[in-house]
Amino acid sequence: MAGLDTKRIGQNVQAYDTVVSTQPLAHEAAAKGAPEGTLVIAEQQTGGKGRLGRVWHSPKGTGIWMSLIVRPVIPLPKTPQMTLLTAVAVAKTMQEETGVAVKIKWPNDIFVGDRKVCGVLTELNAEADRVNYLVIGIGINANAVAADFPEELRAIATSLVIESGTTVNRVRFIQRFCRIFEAEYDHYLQHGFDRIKTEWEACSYTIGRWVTVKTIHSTLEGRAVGLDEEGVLIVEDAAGTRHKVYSADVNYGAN
Ligand code: BT5
Repeated sequence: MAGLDTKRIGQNVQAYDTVVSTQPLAHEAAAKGAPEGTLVIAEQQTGGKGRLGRVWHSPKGTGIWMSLIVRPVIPLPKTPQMTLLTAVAVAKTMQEETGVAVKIKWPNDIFVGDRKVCGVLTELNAEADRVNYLVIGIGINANAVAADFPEELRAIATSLVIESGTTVNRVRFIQRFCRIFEAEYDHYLQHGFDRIKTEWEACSYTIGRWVTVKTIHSTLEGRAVGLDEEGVLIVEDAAGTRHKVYSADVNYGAN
């Protein structure tokens, strides 16, 4: 990207007008050897992907729909930390660029109040126990107004322009994100997860809340009390027993 003073994040950009999803395009590019830090960006996605087969609404011109390729040399079980790192980098960028106070909802959503402004989708490509690459999909509602959201999202989604009243300069936003992500990522690769853990907890929507965690086998209710040193969510049930929550949908109760 012209004028961007990073070493690798955002130095190689593939920009499209309309695509089904930037995720498969980034996988294709990564498989062909695209360098770490490559960004695949589109103005519009006709089949934007959320997690677990869900749909990500990605209309033309109003959002930042991008997939970032990274090739971290870390053990496989640590790869979920990259989702938390990304959420921290997005949250910081939003705060610095727009002044909007955002919170991170475990593991992958950015919220303003009780509405979602961004979602992160991390997809892993690994061989045996080695990480080949990750494609980190980031969807940000930048300049969408209420009418841009379909009926079913109006009560649960928001955008940066709705919250700040100021149109987001998307190129400047992406450049700032690349700088912040690279600084966090370099620090993480050299010194480990501690800083991300602290930053994540400091702007968490989840910590302190009463949650219901559903997995295939069971349902757990309790208070989210923090992350462990690996980035796993710790939930304490009514009896005071602590449970580790790896990856599941967390619902929020009133207590
Ligand atoms: C996510 O999934 O939040 C991950 C979203 C990742 C999108 C990016 S865009 C660039 C890259 N290319 C892709 O194709 N995807 C990535 P999940 O946690 O499963 O949340 C999905 C749910 O969020 C949906 O079921 C809706 O309820 C809600 N949703 C859909 N579109 C939304 C939007 N634009 N804003 C807010 N909420 C939305």
